[in-house]
Amino acid sequence: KSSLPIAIATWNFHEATLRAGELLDKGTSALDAVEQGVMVEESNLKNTTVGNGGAPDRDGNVTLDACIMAPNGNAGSVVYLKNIEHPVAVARKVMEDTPHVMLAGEGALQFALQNGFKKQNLLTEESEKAWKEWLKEKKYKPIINIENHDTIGMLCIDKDGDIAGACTTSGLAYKMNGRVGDSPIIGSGLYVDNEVGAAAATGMGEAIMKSVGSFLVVELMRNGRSPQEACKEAIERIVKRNDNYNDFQACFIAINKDGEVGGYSIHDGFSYAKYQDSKNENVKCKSYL
Ligand code: SD4
Repeated sequence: KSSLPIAIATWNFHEATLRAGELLDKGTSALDAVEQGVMVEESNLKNTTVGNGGAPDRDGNVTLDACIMAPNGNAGSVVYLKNIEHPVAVARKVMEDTPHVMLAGEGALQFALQNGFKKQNLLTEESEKAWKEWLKEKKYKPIINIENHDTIGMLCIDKDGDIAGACTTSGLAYKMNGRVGDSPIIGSGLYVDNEVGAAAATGMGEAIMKSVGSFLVVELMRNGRSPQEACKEAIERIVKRNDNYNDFQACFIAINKDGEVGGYSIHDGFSYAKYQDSKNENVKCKSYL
């Protein structure tokens, strides 16, 4: 059995795993740690793929998607949320303070404002400039491994062995207005089952949604696969169902109840950040191609 606690996150989001990992070491719950961890990246203006500073859709709107899942199986989610820096915190409020799982758009914003979240402009000068540059040709082609940090999906297992997860993103850059990806969809971008383990996804949301990827990874672990084997099999499923798999990236990370972790992607270049035993490292993943 691997030593607990552990925090892992998609890509090289080591500042997020460091934050979550240090909290877990102090005895913080997996649910609190995972929320605090991904919030680091929601605030980070340097990454254009999550939260504040995220790339806009093709009409210039920054619209955020996020979800969170607790060890007790509870879940909360917000989609198409504008002008709020921490969608994951709003998702947690939806989970804990409403009878619902998912709030969208105007309603999600209204709920956030009622709960004390502050409205702010999330479109940075750099993101606006890049968008205006994009408008000149309007060529829609999602970039594989964009800047090597994309959607953040994080999974934490705390000292008690309880598992929680969160996933937060600004979605694909220059997506259609109204487009929602896999990240806030429970079972697609994230799934937690405290008896078995948890999984999170990043990459082309459309492909991940069509295979309900994170749920698939967790169910494969339930049936005896290691996290690594489960991630690989889920990616192979996506490859089999999408003739154009050469043109997009899809990746999973997973953790099981014993603290084993794994990750796999279609294209080379994916990695995950991992904090365990006071060590924060980046682990390169194997890929289908
Ligand atoms: C989405 N999965 O909105 C997210 C974005 C992402 O590589 O991870 N892109 O589809």
